[in-house]
Amino acid sequence: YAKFDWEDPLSLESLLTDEEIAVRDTARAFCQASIETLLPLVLEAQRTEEFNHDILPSMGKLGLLGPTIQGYGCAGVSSVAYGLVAREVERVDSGYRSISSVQSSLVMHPINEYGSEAQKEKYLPRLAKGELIGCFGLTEPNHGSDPAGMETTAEEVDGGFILNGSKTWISNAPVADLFVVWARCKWDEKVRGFLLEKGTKGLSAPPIKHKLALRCSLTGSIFLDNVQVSHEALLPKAKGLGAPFGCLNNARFGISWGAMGALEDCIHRTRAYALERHQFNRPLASFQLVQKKLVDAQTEVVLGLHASLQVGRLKDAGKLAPEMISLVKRNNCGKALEHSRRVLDILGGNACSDEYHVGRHVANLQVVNTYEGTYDIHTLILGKAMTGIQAFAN
Ligand code: TGC
Ligand code: FAD
Repeated sequence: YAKFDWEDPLSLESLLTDEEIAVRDTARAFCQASIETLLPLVLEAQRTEEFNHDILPSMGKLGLLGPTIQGYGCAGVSSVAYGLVAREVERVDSGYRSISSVQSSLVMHPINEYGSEAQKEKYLPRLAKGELIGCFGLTEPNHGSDPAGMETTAEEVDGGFILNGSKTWISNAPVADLFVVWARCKWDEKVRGFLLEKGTKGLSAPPIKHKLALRCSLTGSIFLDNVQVSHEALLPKAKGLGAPFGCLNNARFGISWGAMGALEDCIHRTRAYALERHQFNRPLASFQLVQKKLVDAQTEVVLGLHASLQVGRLKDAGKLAPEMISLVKRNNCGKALEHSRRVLDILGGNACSDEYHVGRHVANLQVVNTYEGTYDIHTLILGKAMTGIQAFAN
């Protein structure tokens, strides 16, 4: 028999290409080496909500931003490689994965997919280096799960467009140089995307302070008060809600890997604690109830990662159905939240201390299970696929 490796029980490693392993190792080295520096910074950021301006340039140097894009200074690697990067980053903190996955999937992807050649050349190389920070504004105060109801408008005027409206809960917005904003166009009622640059008159992005989770990632509102832009700001190939949803497909796929990374960190930390800590003259790890928590959590990681791997393979083979992404986003985020919460118990009273990190992951995972389509919204997407009946609304 082969030797059982509890950290990789079904040999995910054997299903990866050499290039994917190299990208994963680069990301892991960055994240682990950064543990010495990043981890205290995470704790500091957790306490102060301060944004780390070095993260994106550091990831950019390693080719980890927009890594699936071909050309424009991007690495052009597989979707699985992108997922592996998200997993490594989220082992440290979901907020760092948020900062980077918004940049890659929600800003670079729409420019690459729906942008003009001039827009790609202007923005992608600088976004890839982390010189520019991007954000993606879809959610509005009155329209989260139901973006079709959006109230932000774009009106065509001489020389361009005028945008009015507001967005809320937008990752990276307070520090963004480039805003991908979705608006309903008054001339044909279709949703389209616009690229707005920081400093444009009428555009502001104040932070939403005192968050209970993702505290190392800045989140803000976007206010658009008669923001006037030229025709060059329009993403020419994005028409209809399918365009922002296309971006969400990529981000949700990455999150399905990332959430597993966060749960893995919880498992590794609580396993080490259980081996070290003694009660009743025995290590906690010797108690059956503790072992069950660890085994249940690790089993979900393994199943979740293998499912995401298969979705990544189908995606790159051009055989993706968006519902596949709903399945892994929903399952992996839901399991990560549930099992991170269960293994947190192993820490006993120390669960209460931020220096043990698992509680921080649990709080983060509540949001990860909510953004990019809540757990229940993905349930309904899959319910519609199974029954043919959509249950979102009448
Ligand atoms: P529906 O009528 O079903 O579809 C409208 C049009 O969109 C197309 N479509 C998709 N296209 C590509 N990929 C997908 N996944 C797609 N889903 C739908 C669809 O074919 C249709 O096209 P067409 O040409 O026929 O017009 O749309 P609906 O209005 O009924 O909505 C359905 C629902 C509820 C599933 C959808 O609205 C939804 O997914 N809601 C959740 C909203 C959400 O996920 N928001 C995320 C905001 S961004 C964010 O959270 C970033 S956090 C990042 C971080 O910090 O990491
Ligand atoms: P609601 O839509 O009001 O939902 C509230 C509850 O009702 C949920 O449990 C939901 O599942 C349930 N519900 C809603 N409709 C139905 C239904 N038809 N059937 C059954 N249940 C239903 N958005 C962006 O555009 N860009 C970002 O960068 C971004 N970053 C974020 C960062 C953070 C930290 C957070 C917290 C959010 C972020 N979001 C972002 C917004 C996020 O995508 C939304 O919060 C999410 O889509 C849910 O929308 P909502 O908050 O309006 O909740």
